[in-house]
Amino acid sequence: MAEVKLLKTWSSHFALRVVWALKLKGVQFDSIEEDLSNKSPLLLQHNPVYKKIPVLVHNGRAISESLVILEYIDETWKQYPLLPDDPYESARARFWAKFSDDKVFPSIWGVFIKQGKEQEEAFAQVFENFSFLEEELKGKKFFGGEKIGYADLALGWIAERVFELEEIGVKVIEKEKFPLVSAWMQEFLKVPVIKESLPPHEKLVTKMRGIREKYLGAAHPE
Ligand SMILES: N[C@@H](CCC(=O)N[C@@H](CS)C(=O)NCC(=O)O)C(=O)O
Repeated sequence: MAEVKLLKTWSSHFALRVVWALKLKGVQFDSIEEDLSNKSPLLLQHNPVYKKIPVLVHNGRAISESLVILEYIDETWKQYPLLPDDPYESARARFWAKFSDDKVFPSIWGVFIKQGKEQEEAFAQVFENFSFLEEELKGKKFFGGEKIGYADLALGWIAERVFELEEIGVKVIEKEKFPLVSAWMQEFLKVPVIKESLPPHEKLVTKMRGIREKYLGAAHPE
């Protein structure tokens, strides 16, 4: 029996992608919760380059970087394919996944931790990024088509975090302006495997609120 371990934290959306992929494929795994303020020897041993979670350890061999892990999972466990067979479609799915991390994440993070003019600039970037996502979703329920695939798992954190941020008073997007993205977020969160693996809502809201206060406090020290 293959041994699969996942080094993660309860709140990391990078780790959540991997949890979702393993669950969609029905792969049993053990979760190892990391304390990032006191990284374990196991994490440092398995990801000496970045020293970050998530790390997947499969039969003693480690893979890091969430998007790389998703590809590994897809190639290793063939049930419920995440990437399409067609090379072009597969490249596009990976393109949107990269877009998530290169563009969408920094823009939403900017809206989250900034204020004033800097926050306005971040809002403009979010708007542009969501416009691209809106366009990509035309004629599709999910980025993967009729069912969720690699790009959905990569971008899925948006669905969850946008609602959480709204709850702490940061309205990331006007949902009416992005009806397809809004519908995608709702459909995505309805998928049982996704829904069941979300971090505890209140706990996450509290954590996010604390992070925002810390950043804003540092920007305006007494
Ligand atoms: N590009 C990485 C990002 C992972 C990442 O940023 N992980 C954070 C937790 S959400 C981490 O381990 N941070 C520890 C550190 O930066 O020291 C991925 O996709 O896996």
